[in-house]
Amino acid sequence: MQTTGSINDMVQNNGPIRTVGVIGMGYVGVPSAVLFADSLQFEKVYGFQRNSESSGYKIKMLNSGVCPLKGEEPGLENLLKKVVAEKKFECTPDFSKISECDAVTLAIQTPFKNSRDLVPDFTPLTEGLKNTGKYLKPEMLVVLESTITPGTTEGMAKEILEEESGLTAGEDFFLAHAPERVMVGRLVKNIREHDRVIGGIKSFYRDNSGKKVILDGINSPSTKRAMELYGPVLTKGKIIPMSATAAEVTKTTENTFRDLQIAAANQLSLYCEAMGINFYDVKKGVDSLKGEGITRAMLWPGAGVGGHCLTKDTYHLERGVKMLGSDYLDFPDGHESLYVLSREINDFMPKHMLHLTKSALKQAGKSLKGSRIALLGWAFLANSDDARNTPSGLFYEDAIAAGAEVRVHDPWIDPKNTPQIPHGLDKDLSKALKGADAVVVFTGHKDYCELIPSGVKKICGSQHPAIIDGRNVLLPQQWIKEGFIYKGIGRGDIL
Ligand code: SAJ
Repeated sequence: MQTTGSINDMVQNNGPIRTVGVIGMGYVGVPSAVLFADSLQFEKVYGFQRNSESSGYKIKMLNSGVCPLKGEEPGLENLLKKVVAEKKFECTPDFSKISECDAVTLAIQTPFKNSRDLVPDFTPLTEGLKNTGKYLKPEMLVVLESTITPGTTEGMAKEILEEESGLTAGEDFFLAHAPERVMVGRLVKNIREHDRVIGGIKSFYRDNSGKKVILDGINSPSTKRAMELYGPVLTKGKIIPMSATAAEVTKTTENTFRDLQIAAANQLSLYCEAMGINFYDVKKGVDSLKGEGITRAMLWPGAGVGGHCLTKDTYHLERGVKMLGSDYLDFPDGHESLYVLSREINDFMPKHMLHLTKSALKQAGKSLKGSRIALLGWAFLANSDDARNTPSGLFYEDAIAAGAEVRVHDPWIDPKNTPQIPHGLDKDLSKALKGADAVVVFTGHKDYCELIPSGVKKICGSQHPAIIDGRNVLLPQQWIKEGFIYKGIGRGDIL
């Protein structure tokens, strides 16, 4: 978009950010809004929340100082009560109040349409963008915090905002991406202390000779304006300015690389099992290589990778490079990319767990068909109640398909939240273990680290039950001594 110097006016004539809007009162939006409200720089923060069937209840809760997020979030509820009492924060379904804001952030999830489909559902984000565009005013700053496909801020988001408002991004209003990096259980700490990547869209103007001058990255007025918004909430964290697309690639890469590192450990664990050695001896050996600039970030192999970050962000990155750079991409031209292959290795691990279970049952003279399996752990993360994209679900489906009866136990998960398990989840461990031919540990809950082999065997009621350790939380010899047939991820040294 051609600017006649107006971009400079917009930057110079803009007063300080006083009123902030945050769209999406979820685990990103709530702490974000509360921290903006607690900052002395800002006078008023609106938390925008649709009054929908599923989450409209949050409006009343938040306005009475009660945090609607599950689990412990240190410091969050006290901060919320404080800013509500000071009338600096108000949750509202009235999106027209966006027009009162100097800055609006969108903290709206981009989940998959379904667990098999690798296409994100941008519907909620699109609705948030349309609402923002409808009430957008000149000189306002709009920031996307959701994890999005590279190219979205400069592409779809900009188009929707311009279409709905009739304004021009980078000329009439600022637009940036500042990806969230929060982890459940440490939301406030993460926002304050993690470095914040901020990427504004390009702007440009004609200099006196008519030459086009592009303002991007740290020179983009949108980057500068977004730095004004996030600077006040950072304590230890520093701002890392860059272009909007680089910020999108940074966020998706953070999780793609973690998934890759886990896949490297998983692949090596399969090699170790095949070669009859102990993965953990090799890890200890490799980790011992220390010194200047030497890094070997070997993570942990396991029963699989779940959650709503690592299972999807690789595909955001893949989609972005196809959208933005397919004409220039030398590799993987037609091949599988290293990152997609990593996803496939991690998604193979639940199948490998079934192979280990089948092999152990065979050693006991049994087959999967007709066997009873106690599946311990439905959450995707140890000591958590989060089951999004859990790898346990893949194992469960395959075991049922192979003719096994599967009882699922998880001390953290609410049985109401497990529609994938027809007969429901057992909260009573003894009930899940009763008569089990195989006990399969899928999640490293602390409850399972303390299992007593003799007690478990008594409840299983057979001479040689199988025990499959998917998270390296059990001591093999304790179980073998009790007559169990042990298999563990990476434990090729124990046949
Ligand atoms: N996992 C392994 N081996 C490992 C680490 C994890 O198999 O060495 C498995 C876990 O069992 C789980 C899955 O991977 O099923 C994901 O675990 P995670 O620890 O990555 O947890 P997430 O999915 O909640 O990842 C989030 C991400 N944070 C954000 O996106 C803001 C990720 O970038 C963080 O690194 C991670 O939290 C964290 O470190 O807590």
